[in-house]
Amino acid sequence: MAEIPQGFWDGEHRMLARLISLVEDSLPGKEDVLRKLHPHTGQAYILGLTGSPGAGKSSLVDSVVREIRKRNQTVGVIAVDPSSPFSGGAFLGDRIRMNEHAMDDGVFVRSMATRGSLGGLAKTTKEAVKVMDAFGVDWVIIETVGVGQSELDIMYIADTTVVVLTPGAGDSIQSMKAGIMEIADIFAINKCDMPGTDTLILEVNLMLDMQDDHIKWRPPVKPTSNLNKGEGIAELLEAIEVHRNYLNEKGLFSERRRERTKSETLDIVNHQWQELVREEVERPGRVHDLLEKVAEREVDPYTASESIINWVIEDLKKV
Ligand SMILES: Nc1nc2c(ncn2[C@@H]2O[C@H](COP(=O)(O)OP(=O)(O)O)[C@@H](O)[C@H]2O)c(=O)[nH]1
Ligand SMILES: [Mg+2]
Repeated sequence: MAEIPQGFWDGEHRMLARLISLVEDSLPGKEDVLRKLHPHTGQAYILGLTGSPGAGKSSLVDSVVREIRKRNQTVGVIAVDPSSPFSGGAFLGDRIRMNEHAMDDGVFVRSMATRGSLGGLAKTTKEAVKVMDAFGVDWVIIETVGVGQSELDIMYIADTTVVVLTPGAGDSIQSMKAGIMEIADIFAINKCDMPGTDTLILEVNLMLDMQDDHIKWRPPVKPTSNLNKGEGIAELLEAIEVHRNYLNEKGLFSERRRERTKSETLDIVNHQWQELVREEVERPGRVHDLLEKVAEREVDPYTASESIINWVIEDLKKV
C-alpha cells in the first residue's frame, strides 16, 4: 500500500476496517502503513476496561459509548474477548443497541480475533488502537478479559483503566488476580442492581485503605448498571474525566506517553530482530547446519549464538 487511501482520512468506516485487518493479519505493507499513520496518532484518549468473563464489560462499554455519544464525541471500540462477543446479553436488548451503534458514524466497533496475530495479541491490539487513533476518534475503548498476562499487558496502553467487578458471583477481592487489582485507576462495581453491591464496595474500599500510604491516586469505586436506561454511567464517565485531569495536572499523561513511545520503539526493534533471526533459522543453510552441530555437541550454544548474531548483522549490512 503506497498511500493511505483517501477514504480513511475522509472517515470511511470501510477503510478503517480494511487497515485494521491489514494490521491484524500482518499483511505486507503493514509497517509502512503504521509509519504513515504515526504522525496522526496521540490524540485519542485510551480507555481500558477489564474484568472477569461475564462481569458485564461489553454491556458497560455499550453504555459508556452511548454516554460519550451524548457528548457528541466519537469512539472506537476494540473487544479482545473471544469468549464473549461484543454485546452478548440479548435480554438487555443489546442486539438492538448494536444496530443503533452500527448506524452511527461516530462509533466503530471491532472484535480482535486471536487468529493470525503473529506478534501476539497485545501487539496487534496496540497497533489497532493506533489505526483508530489516526482515524480521528476522540476515544478508543479496549475491552479485555483480565485472565492472563497478555491481556493485562494490553492495559498498559490505556490512559485510564477501569476494572469491572460484580457482586456475588464469587468475584470476591480474595479471588481476584493480584495484577488486575493493581492496574485499576477506577473500579466499576457493575450489576449494582444485584444484591451484594454495598458489601463489595466496602471490600474494595477496605483494600484501598490498606494500600493508601503508597498510592498517590486513590481509585474511586463506582456502582454501575446497564439495566434499563443504565445507572451510574454518567458518574463513571465523570470519574474517568477526573482521572484524566489528574494525569494532565501532574504531567503524568505526557510522561506516560513519552515512556510508552520509547518502549514501543524498543518493542519494534525486538520484533524486527526476531523476525530476521527467524527467517535465517528457517532457511536451509548455515544456521541450520550450525544448529545440527550444537545438537551433536560439536559446538556449544554460546559460540553458536554469537555466530548467528554476526551472520544476521552481516546480512543486514548487505541490504
Ligand atoms: N443484572 C445485570 N446484568 C447485566 C448487567 N450488565 C450486563 N449484564 C449481563 O451479564 C451477562 C454478561 O454480559 P457481557 O456484557 O457479555 O459481559 P462480559 O463477558 O464481561 O463482556 C449478560 O447476560 C448481560 O446481559 C447489569 O448491569 N445488570
Ligand atoms: Mg465481552
